[in-house]
Amino acid sequence: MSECDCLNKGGGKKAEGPTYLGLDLSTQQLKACVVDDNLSLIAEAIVQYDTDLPEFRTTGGAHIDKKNNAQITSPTLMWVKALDIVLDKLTVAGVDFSQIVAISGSGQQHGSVYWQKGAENTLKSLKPDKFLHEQLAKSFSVTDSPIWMDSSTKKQCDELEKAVGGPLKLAEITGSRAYTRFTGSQIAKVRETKQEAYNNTERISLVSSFLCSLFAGAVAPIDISDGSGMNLLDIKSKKWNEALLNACGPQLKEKLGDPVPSYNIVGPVSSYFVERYHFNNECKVVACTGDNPASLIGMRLGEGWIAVSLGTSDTAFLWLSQPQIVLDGHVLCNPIDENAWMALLCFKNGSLTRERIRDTCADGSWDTFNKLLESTPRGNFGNIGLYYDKQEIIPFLIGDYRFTKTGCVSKFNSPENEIRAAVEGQFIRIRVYAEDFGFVLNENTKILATGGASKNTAILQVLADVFNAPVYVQDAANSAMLGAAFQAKHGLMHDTKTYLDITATIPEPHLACEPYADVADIYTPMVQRYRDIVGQLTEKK
Ligand code: ADP
Ligand code: XUL
Repeated sequence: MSECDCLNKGGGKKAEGPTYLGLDLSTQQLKACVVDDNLSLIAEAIVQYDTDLPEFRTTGGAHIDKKNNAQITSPTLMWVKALDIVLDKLTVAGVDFSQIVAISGSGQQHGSVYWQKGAENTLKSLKPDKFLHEQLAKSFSVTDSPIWMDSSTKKQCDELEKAVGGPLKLAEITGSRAYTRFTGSQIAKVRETKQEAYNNTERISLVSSFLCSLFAGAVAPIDISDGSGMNLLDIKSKKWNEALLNACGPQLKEKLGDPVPSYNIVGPVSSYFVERYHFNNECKVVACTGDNPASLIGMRLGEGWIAVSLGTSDTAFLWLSQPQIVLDGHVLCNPIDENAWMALLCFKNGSLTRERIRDTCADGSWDTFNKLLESTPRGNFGNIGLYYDKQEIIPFLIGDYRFTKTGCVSKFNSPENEIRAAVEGQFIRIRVYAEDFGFVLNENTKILATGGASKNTAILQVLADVFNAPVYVQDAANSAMLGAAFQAKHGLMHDTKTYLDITATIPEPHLACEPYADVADIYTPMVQRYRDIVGQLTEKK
C-alpha cells in the first residue's frame, strides 16, 4: 500500500462530538488530518506532489531553475490541486465534514504567493460544482512561487540590511539578519525582475496564509509567527516595519494586509466548502502559520526540551520567554502566546541529503542504510563529513567535504563510513549552532524529534549520542499537521481556555533512544573539530 492510500489511519474511528481539521502544506506533500475533541487522530490523508501530481514535473515538490540553480520555486496551482485531492481523499476515508468546528493549517515557511488583481473576487464567488484549481487557474500573477529553498536574493538581502543600518539592526528588529529565503528579499526580487507581475498583484500571501485564504474564501491575514520569517515584521511591536516595506516594494503594506495573532479566527469557512463538502456553515477558519511554529504547537514543549525536526529541512527550535538578538538563527513570534517568542535554527540539507547518501551507499534502502550506520562505531574512526547538496544556510557552504584524522580526502574507505559521516555531521552541525544560539545542553536536556526521518531509530540514536541527551518521539511523526489541528481548537476556545488546558489530553512523548555512556568523550572533541573545519572552509571562500 502506498503512503497515499493510508486513509483514515485512525482505523475508521467515528467521532461523537466536534472535530478539527489540520493541514500541512509542506515542501514535498500536502497532509491533512482530522482530530476529535480529545485531539486524537481519527483520519489522515497525504498528497505527494511528485507522484500524485506528475503533470507539474516537480522533484521533491520543487523546480530548480536550469540556468540558475539558486532559484527554486513551486507551481502555486499544484498546491491548489493538492487541496482538491486531499479533501477527496478525506471524503473517501469517511470523514464527516459537517462535524468539523474549526480548521487551521501550517505551511512551509517563507514562500510567497502573488494573487493577481481580481483574484479575491474569484475566491469570494467559487462555484461548488467545480474544482478549486479550475477556478483559480488564472489567479496568480507569478505562477511559480519562490520557496524557502531559494537562495538567489543576495543583492536584495544586502539592500534590506542597509535600509535599517546593518545585519545586527535588522536582527534586532525582525529577529533575523537578512536571509535569502526570507520573504522580504524574495518580494523585492519579484518587484525588480517581474515588474509587471508585481504591479498586477493585488495581495501577497505566505504559503500558510494562502492555504487559509482558500478555506476562508478571501485573502487571509498573515499570522505574526510565520510573518516573523519575512525580515519585515517588528517582532516586538508585531507590526510591519515601514522602512523595510519601503525597501522591498511600493504599496507593500496594502498587498500584505495587517498581521494577526496566530490563534486569530479569520472567519467562517467559505460557502464553497459548505456546498461542495457539506462543512457546517458555522465552522471557523483559524489563521494558518509556518510549519516550525505549528510543530511547536503540536509538540507541547516543556522546560528543558529542544525540538528537532528531521523533514525536508532539519530544524531545531524551542520556546523563548524573551527575544534575543542573534546573527546565526532566528527569533520568531510565538504562535501560542503573544508575550513569548521561539528560537529557530534551519538547515537546508536535511532529508534529501540523507536520501542521496542512502541512494549512493545503500542501494536506496533505509534498512541497508541503518545496518551500515549501526555497523560503524560512534565517532566513525575520526572521519567527519559535511554534505551540502544545496547552498547551506549555516554554515554558508555548498558541496561535499570529507576529513579523516589526518586531513581532507575525496572519498572515505567504505559506504558505512560515508553514511555515518553524513548523519553525525548533520547532527554535530545542529549541536554547534544550537550551542552558539544559547540553547542550554545539560543533564536535563531532552530532545523531542519529529518529521519524516524521526521514525528511523538508527538515525535517532546518533542524535541522542551527539547531543548526549535522550530522544523522545510522539506517536504521530507529523507535529506540524497535528499542531495545525490543535491550533484550530485553540483558536476557537482561546477566550475561555489556555493552550495547556486544551492540549492536556495529548499523550506524553515516549523514549526512543538514550545516549551511550561514552559519548561525551567522543563527541565533545568532534564538535570542536567540526568548528575548526567550518572555520577553515568559510575563511577560504
Ligand atoms: P516535509 O518537510 O516536506 O514536511 P517530512 O517531515 O514529511 O517532510 O519528511 C519527509 C522526508 O522523510 C523524506 O524526504 C524522507 O527522506 C524522510 N524519511 C521518510 N521515512 C524515512 C526513514 N525510514 N528513514 C529516514 N528518513 C525517512
Ligand atoms: C525554516 C525553513 C524550513 C521551511 C520548510 O526557516 O526555511 O524549515 O519552513 O520546512
